[in-house]
Amino acid sequence: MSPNSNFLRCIKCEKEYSSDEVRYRCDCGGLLEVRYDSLRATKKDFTGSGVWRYKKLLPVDCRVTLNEGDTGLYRCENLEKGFGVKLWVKNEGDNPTGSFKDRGMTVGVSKAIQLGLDKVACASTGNTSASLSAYCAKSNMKTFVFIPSGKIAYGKLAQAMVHGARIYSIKGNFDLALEMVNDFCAKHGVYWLNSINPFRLEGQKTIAYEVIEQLSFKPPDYIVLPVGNAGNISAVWKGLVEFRDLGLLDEPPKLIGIQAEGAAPIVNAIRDGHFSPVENPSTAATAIRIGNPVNAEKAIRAIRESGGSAETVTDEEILKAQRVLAQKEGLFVEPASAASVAGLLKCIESGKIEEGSRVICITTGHGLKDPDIVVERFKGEMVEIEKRELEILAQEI
Ligand code: AN7
Repeated sequence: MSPNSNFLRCIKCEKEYSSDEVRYRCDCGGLLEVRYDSLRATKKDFTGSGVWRYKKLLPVDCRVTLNEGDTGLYRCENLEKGFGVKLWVKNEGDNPTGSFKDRGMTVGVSKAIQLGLDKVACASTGNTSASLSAYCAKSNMKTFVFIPSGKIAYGKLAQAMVHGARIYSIKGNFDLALEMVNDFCAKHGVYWLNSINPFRLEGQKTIAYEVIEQLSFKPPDYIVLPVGNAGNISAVWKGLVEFRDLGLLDEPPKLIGIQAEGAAPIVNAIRDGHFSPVENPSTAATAIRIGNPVNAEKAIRAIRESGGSAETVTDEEILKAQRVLAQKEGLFVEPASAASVAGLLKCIESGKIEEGSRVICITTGHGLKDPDIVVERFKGEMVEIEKRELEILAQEI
C-alpha cells in the first residue's frame, strides 16, 4: 500500500481509474493525472533530502533511489547586471544522471516495482533514456529505449549504453519513436515510462516544491523553462498548485515555456488558440527537437492557468546563452537548458517580463551531455604549441 492512497483522473472528462491498473490514457483519449484521496502536509513533514523529502506528497514508497533532487539554486549576480531582474538558476544538471528526468524516474521506476513489473521502455531524445537505464540497472530491470537515429547527443547515448539498455535506433524523429514505443509496450506488456506516465510527473513536480523551499516560501514572479514533450512544465505547475492548496504558497509564479524556433508547437498553440503538431521539427538543441508533444494539453493549461506565456528562441540565441551562462556564472548546461536563459532575455526585451521581477530559470540538463556542440565552436581558437614556443605566449598575457 502506498503511503498516500491515490487514483488516476482524466484531465478532460474527469473519469477515474485505480492506480493499480496499468493505463496511460483515459478511454476518451484524455491525459491522466495522479490525484490523492487527501493530500496533507505541513513544512514540518518535509524531512530527509531530495525528492523523497516530499514523500507525504508522493504516490508510492521509495523502491529505488540514486539520491536525486536537492539540486542547486544559483543566484546569478553577474547576469543580473545586464538583465535588470533578480535571477536564480535551478540547475537540474546536478542530478545523478545529469538531468531532471531522475526526479521522475525514481518515482516512475518505484511504481513499476510496486506493480510487480520487470520490463520498461521509453522513447527519448537522450536524457530520458539515460535516466531510465540507470534506475533500471539499479533495480535489475530490462530496459528498452527507442531513439531517433543520429539525433541524440553522445553523452546521453553513452549513458544508456553503459547502463545496459537495449537500444533501438529509429529511422525517423522522436515523434515516430514515441508512436513505436507506445505500440511496443501495449503488445509486449512492457511498462511505458515516457512523461505520458503520470507517476513520472509526480516525481518531477518536486522541482517546484524545492524551488519554493529554497526561496524560504517567498515565490518568484516567473519560472522560465524549456519545453519539449511538455511533461516538465505540467509537473512544475502541479507542484505549485498543490503547495498553494496546502496553504504553503499564496500566489504561484507565472510559467513561461521556451521552445526552439524550429520545434515550437506549444508556442504556436498559445499564440493561435489551437494546437497542431509541427512536422519535421528541427533545432541544434536535440533534447527538445519534438514536434508533437504528448503532454500538450496539460502544458497549455498550465501556462494559461498560471497567467504565463510561451516564447521561441533561435539556435543562435540558445548557443549564445549557453556560453554566457558558462562564462559569467560558471554553469555549463546543455543547449536545451540554455534555451531558458535565451528565452528570459527575449522576454525582458519584449516587456513580457518586467524589470525588477524575481525570476527562476530551470536549466534541465548538464553541459557535458553534449560536448560536441561546444568543441565544434571553440576548437579553432585552441593554440597548439611546443615547449620552445612558450616565450611567444608572453605577448598574450
Ligand atoms: C535537457 O529525453 O524528451 O518538456 O526524451 O532533455 O518535459 O519533455 C527530453 C526533454 C528539456 C524537455 N530539457 O522537457 C527525452 C526528452 C532537457 C531535456 C526537456 C528535455 P519536457
